[in-house]
Amino acid sequence: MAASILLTGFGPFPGVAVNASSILVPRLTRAARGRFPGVAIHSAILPTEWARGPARARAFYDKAEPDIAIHFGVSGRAEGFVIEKRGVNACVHFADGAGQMPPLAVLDPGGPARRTVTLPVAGIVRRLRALGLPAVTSDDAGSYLCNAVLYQSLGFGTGMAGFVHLPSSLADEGQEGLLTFEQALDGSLEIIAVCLDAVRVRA
Ligand code: PCA
Repeated sequence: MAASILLTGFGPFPGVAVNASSILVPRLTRAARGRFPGVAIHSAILPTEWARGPARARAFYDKAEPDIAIHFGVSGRAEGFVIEKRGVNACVHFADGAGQMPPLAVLDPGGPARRTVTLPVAGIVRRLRALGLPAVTSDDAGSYLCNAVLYQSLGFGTGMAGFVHLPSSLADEGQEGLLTFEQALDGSLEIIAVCLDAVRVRA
């Protein structure tokens, strides 16, 4: 069975004029197609908007029918790879990229309070650290758009899904320290490799 993977990043939002995930994901997609021939790699950059972001993610998910969905976004608090463990049924009252607020305080009034990530989180962190890359887990993806997309994907109940936060500073010219862009790319390829191994074990 040929695996199908969906990779997503996000566009700008208040406080983040250039979202590094929107640069990383297209480059990662090209690199992954080279490294994993035979795997169908789909990718999308989602608007960081309450109304359109999750809807676009759903449309791409329906089209790709992914065995593995890895969503990427940035966080000002991330100091390396932050591998999320859960999505939560909550929306922070914070404006999106279009200046709009979420319609409700929750994502799905009938949904569970939280959903657990189905990617091999511990294995991902081990692999990244073995390569000398900074990586930690985080209890949940917050309650903004990154979480909204993660919570939704976990609710589809097909394939594995998870979320990776990277430092917002990755998009800054000449930034040094936390993580270089090349390291972000290399580490993200390894994340895909770990997930593909897990899918093959399961199949
Ligand atoms: N980070 C935001 C949304 C888009 C992004 O890259 C978040 O953490 O929710």
